Amino acid sequence: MPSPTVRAVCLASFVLATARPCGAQRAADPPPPRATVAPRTATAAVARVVPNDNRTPAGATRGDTLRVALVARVGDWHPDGDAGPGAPMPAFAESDGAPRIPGPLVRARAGTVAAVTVRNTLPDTLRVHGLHDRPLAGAPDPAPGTAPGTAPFILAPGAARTVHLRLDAPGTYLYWGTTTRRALAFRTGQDAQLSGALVVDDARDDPARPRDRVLVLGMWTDTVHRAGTHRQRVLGVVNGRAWPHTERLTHTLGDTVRWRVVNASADLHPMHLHGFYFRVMARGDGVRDTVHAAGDGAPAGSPAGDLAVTESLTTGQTVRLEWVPERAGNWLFHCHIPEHFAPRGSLGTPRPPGATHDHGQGGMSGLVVGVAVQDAPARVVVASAGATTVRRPRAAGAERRFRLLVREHVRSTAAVPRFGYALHERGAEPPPDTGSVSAPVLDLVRGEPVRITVVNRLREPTAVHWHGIELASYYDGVPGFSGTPARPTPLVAPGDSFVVRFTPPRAGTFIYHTHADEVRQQTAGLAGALVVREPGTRRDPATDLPIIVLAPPDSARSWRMALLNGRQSPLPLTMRVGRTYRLRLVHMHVPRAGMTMELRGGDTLVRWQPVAKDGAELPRAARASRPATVFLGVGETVDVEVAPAAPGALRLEVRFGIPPGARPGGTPGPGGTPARTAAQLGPVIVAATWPIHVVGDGPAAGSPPTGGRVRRKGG
Ligand SMILES: [Cu+2]
Repeated sequence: MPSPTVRAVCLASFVLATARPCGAQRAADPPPPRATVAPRTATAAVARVVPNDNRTPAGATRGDTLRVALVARVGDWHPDGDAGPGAPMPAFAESDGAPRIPGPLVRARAGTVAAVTVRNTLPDTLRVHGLHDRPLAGAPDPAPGTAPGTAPFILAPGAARTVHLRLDAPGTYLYWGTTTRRALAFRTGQDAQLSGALVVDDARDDPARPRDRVLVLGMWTDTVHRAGTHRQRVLGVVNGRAWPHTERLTHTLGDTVRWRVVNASADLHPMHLHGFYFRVMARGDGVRDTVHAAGDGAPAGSPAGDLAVTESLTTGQTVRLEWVPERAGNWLFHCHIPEHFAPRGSLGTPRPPGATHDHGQGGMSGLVVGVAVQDAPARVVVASAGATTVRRPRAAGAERRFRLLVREHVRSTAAVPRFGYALHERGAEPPPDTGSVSAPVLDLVRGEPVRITVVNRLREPTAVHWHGIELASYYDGVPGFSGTPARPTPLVAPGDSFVVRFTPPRAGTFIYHTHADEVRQQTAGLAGALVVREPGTRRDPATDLPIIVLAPPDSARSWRMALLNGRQSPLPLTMRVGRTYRLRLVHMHVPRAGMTMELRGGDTLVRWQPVAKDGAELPRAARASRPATVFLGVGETVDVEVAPAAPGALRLEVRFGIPPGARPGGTPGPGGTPARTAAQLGPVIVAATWPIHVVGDGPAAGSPPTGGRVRRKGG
């Protein structure tokens, strides 16, 4: 039985790891060495690293030339705050200034030439990537990783070089260095903080007075195996600091918030915003940046960009987001991979025993940003053009009331906890679950207020987050943080209950899941699909199929296996030719942060129509029929419609080991990262299969979407 520490480390290795499960790897390899915090380049006396909030561009502009002097040097980094422990770490500084993590912001107006000098004072040879023209000269549309002109320049210890970059294409980019000759997707150790944002502003914007904030995601892990497993230390940082020491962003109610997010780390991060939708205005791969215009057929003045609450950023990817905070209180923007925000010791070491569950403090760590939205009562609140708008629900009729019971399954053990949700609305309580780990689908109505009493029957505290629902901060479910500092959301103690009230303003597919001790409780099964339907409609369970992907609670199998509504091989589903089926795909598999869901007939992908992402309907242009494959990061939901054309056999598959290549919106994403090919990810694993029988348009009955569980009469 692996130790809890080793097990947690294995859970963290999702994308980088090959298909080999942690257990098998451990059996074959020598035991991992203990985490060390001192990189090889440690020196005796070093300057303290300054966390870079990316508000001040580096260098000076004269005419149309920006001059920036960068120095790669070792600094003393304190990612857990000035009072926390530090470690020597190579970082970029500006001239003779303090080293910064992330590195100095290179930011200029389109039309600028940047003359960037890099001096290497590290004891190792430095390779510098990303300091090249935007767009690349002579290569208007290069494929990521293959573009000529993207090769790094090489600086021996003590060497310096000046490069000239033509910055004409507005966008969000990055530059980065390596002393280990690794690709970005494998740069996890001593050189992993040698990264900085490169922003090219529109010609009418002033880089010195930016309207946005730039957030650079970094990781630091001691990966001793080339495949990425054996992690003792997993430190995630945003602008150089880990939660709860990341900068708390403050925004004013009704103002348009603009963020640029740069993933300068070796891992995938599905970044989730609590309580609000954002619009993805642009996506980039470090070389190119693509602005998302309003969809074809959209009314004039329609806002551009995909609506989402979770956006997956693979290695080297960038996004530009806009959103409008419409409710005051505390909110989170965080990576949805539990291992990337789970509580840990300082410098990313394993969690100390007895750690708190208070999420305002040590109950989370790593890739988390807190957002305080402040009321502006004296102001007239006007949402800017291009911003997210929410259809205000009209609360009508009485509150619907039910209880959500959080309970142990009868088969739960201390070593392998199995928890579940049960819905209790009237009559006797449902009996404790003995079989699958599938939570009930919560079926709510847009505009209908609900009052949900969360009843904790576990022997540990819990909390429920209503993922994607636009609700009041106090009910958002982040214990010790949601709400206000004076009235934070409480943890629900064992035997206690907590009343949640909201009125869902939007019909779509959402998630409810635990936000306490997330690695343990989500793995134990505390996640379910939440469907909001339009008033006056009813959900036909034969054609409207919420499908949640979870990991089996037994961690030995979770790396290779997925459960579809609680089962790895659910009983076959029956579909009829001529009918349209809505599949509501929900990814909440804990160790596998990214996966592909596909609908196949034989060896061929059939076609489906994406219709919604994260509960928001897609614009018409994004709904075109396309091959039935979609990449999902953990915490993302995608709705697709399938209309089988002929009788036969289909199967819905969950596949691991595929780099993200497809987005639900019909706009192909920037694709896989240059450095990570399918071969590097290891062989594709089919982690779960749901067989589907398509029958002719006869009187055959559809089967229930309960993962093959036989529906009890009168149950
Ligand atoms: Cu992450």
